[in-house]
Amino acid sequence: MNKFKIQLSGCAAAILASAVTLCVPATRALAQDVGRPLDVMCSTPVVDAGGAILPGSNPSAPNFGMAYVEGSLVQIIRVGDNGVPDLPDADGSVGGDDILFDETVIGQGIAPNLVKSGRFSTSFHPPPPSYQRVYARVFDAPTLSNATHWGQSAAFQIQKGAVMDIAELGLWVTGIPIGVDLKNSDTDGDGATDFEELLANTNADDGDDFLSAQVFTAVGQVEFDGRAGRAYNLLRTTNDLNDATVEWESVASTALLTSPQSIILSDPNPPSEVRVFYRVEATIP
Ligand SMILES: [Ca+2]
Ligand SMILES: [Ca+2]
Ligand SMILES: [Ca+2]
Repeated sequence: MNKFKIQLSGCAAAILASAVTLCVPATRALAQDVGRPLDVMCSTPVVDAGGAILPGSNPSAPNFGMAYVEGSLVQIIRVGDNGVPDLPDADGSVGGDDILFDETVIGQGIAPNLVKSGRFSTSFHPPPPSYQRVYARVFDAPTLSNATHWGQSAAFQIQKGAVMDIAELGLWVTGIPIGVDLKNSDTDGDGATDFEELLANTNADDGDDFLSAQVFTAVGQVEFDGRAGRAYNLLRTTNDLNDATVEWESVASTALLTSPQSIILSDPNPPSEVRVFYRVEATIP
């Protein structure tokens, strides 16, 4: 009988932090769609690193005689010519070749009597040109100088009539600290760097939240908690992980998820070798 030795994910290094995927349209449309705005919303509350709903009421609340609570900052950012969302600078401002398109706040467009919805709904006119991609970055305070953490959505392709829902694009928490070297920092000490937590859409300031998986060796199945705004690949190798070069083969994958959900990926042809290793890879568009 074959005995399978399986490398588990999570702290056991089955997480592969993939590079942000490149997606540059081959042909760029010339026309800017000036007829319709870019509609952006967040359909579920964004929480801070500690799990509290971000503050912010509708800025027009005082017009209705209601209290106004300043809302946390929301940036809408164009991806830039290199085709990938870039990390923010050390002070939290937009980094790389990305361009700040516009800003809004948590609470914008929400019923004025709600002081802590953690959501917003607004429109930008004129929108970015239709060939462009944008993403949202949300901070845990109304200004960059007061913020300590941020969160980021997956990128959204501008298209006529489509609503950009940053919750479906995976933005649920402002868990990433401002001003740290994400690739060399593990703020919460759970074994995943802050950068890996950004890719896996886990809370970089919560040691109990990281990408991990259960492996069912007999049938080559891996189960894990998938997050919105991410797609996942199941990779397999029968190499020795101590080898200089380990060749991983992709054996199953998901589409881009639009809500958090439990995922089971199955190896369609589990090999009969004595040792098989599986690895779950999260990618962010
Ligand atoms: Ca960029
Ligand atoms: Ca971590
Ligand atoms: Ca974590």
